[in-house]
Amino acid sequence: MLGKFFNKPDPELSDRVPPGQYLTKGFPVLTYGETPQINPEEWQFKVWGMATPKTFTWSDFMSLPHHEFTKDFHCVTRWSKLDVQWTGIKVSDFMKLVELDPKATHVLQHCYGGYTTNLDLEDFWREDNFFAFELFGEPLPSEHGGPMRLVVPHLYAWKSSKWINGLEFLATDQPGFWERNGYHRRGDPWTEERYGGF
Ligand SMILES: Nc1nc2c(c(=O)[nH]1)N[C@H]1C(S)=C(S)[C@@H](COP(=O)(O)O)O[C@H]1N2
Ligand SMILES: [Mo]
Repeated sequence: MLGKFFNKPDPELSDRVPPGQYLTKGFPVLTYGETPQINPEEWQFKVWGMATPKTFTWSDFMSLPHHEFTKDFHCVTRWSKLDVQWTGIKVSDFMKLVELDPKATHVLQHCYGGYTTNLDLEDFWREDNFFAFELFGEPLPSEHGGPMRLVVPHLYAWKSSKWINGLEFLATDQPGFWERNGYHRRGDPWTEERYGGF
């Protein structure tokens, strides 16, 4: 894996690269299964579970404030990409539209294609988490999760759902796709929460 595409970090960048990770300059695509093609006009986003059920459209999302984000991206398969530039909508702005049951403690992300992944609410509802619809100034390509994905920069990238289409709020922690297959319930790259499951 080392060599042309994966580099040991320069010393000045090493404090940005979590243990056991290597830098890549490209942006690898990591998808389990098919890449869905979704037209923004048909895109729908649902909230349910321990929250008042609601369906949102693309224009509901687009009417929220847009922000630029530059964030590092860490995949548990050991590649990291620094300074990825996104445009997106803050989770905290979206959550103003959600009527949450006070008993909610966790959220399961749902996607076109059936992928799921869990987060506790503290890891989900953070100022630097966002729904991304542009990558390096262009509409988010479908292989990277377009038209819309979640980005949770402080955790391994399997927690950043591509083609996200819903949030199921929960009063308990429930495993998503990779967590059922042995990945850690939380996935902090700095403490190498790679495996562990539930
Ligand atoms: N819906 C969906 N989201 C997903 C995945 C997936 O297979 N399906 N893979 C995850 C993993 S393991 C990683 S590392 C990142 C990769 O994002 P990228 O393909 O844009 O690099 O997306 C995450 N989100
Ligand atoms: Mo990954």
